Amino acid sequence: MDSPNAPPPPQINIPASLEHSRIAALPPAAYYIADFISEEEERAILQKVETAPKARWRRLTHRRLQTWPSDLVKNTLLDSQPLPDWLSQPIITRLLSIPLSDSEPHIFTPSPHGQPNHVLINEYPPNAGIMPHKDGSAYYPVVCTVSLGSSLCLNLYKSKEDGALDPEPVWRILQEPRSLLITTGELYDKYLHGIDPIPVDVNLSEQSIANWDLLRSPSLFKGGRNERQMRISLTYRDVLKVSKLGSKLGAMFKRP
Ligand SMILES: O=C(O)CCC(=O)C(=O)O
Repeated sequence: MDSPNAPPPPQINIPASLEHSRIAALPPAAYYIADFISEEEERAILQKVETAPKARWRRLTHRRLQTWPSDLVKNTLLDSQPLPDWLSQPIITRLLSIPLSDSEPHIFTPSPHGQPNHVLINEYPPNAGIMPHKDGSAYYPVVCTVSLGSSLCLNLYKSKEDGALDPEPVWRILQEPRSLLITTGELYDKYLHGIDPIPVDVNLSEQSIANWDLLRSPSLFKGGRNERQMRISLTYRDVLKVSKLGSKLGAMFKRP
């Protein structure tokens, strides 16, 4: 667990406030921290993801998904179990240790539960993506994504006048392994996000990537290309509605 007086683990680089990590090219607000967790922490989390009971995985057409602590029922989290320790430490503790501004201690201060209570784990082999979508009304409008294993581009889209999706992304964010991306505000409500199902991200440059100046290793992408490997993402959110009934049902039908 991170404590305010403990020296940070080697290899991580946490800003004094989120403002230092703001992606200036995007509408308010998005933040990118390249070295949010260490290589050792990444390995430990990957090991937990890979050794989770098989029943935890839901297989979709091109990717697999775990939902912690449980699926939502009618946009409600059945409050059966808290998030496991390996999803809380160090990620949530560290996230909540970063001030948003002088007046707000952290990004989840105004959210109903003051911290994320739900995590989706997506596994993307090279060639897999996720269709452009919005995250909807079940969550407080802050999404925190920790990337593990490989880099890829998240695309941001807008709808055309007639409501149809404009297929050309308005912005692209490059997410490196061990990074944290936070999106909120207009990026939650107004724009869609998605990942192209391609093996190689191309045309990567200072001009085309919104967070280029915040990357850990822009030189790795100097040729404009990113060959994808297996990438795991952990997406942290605060589900607005939590049902106490869940704790009673949870005791009767315990998940693996
Ligand atoms: O894996 C990602 O970075 C994006 C996941 C996503 O779009 C979602 O969980 O809604």
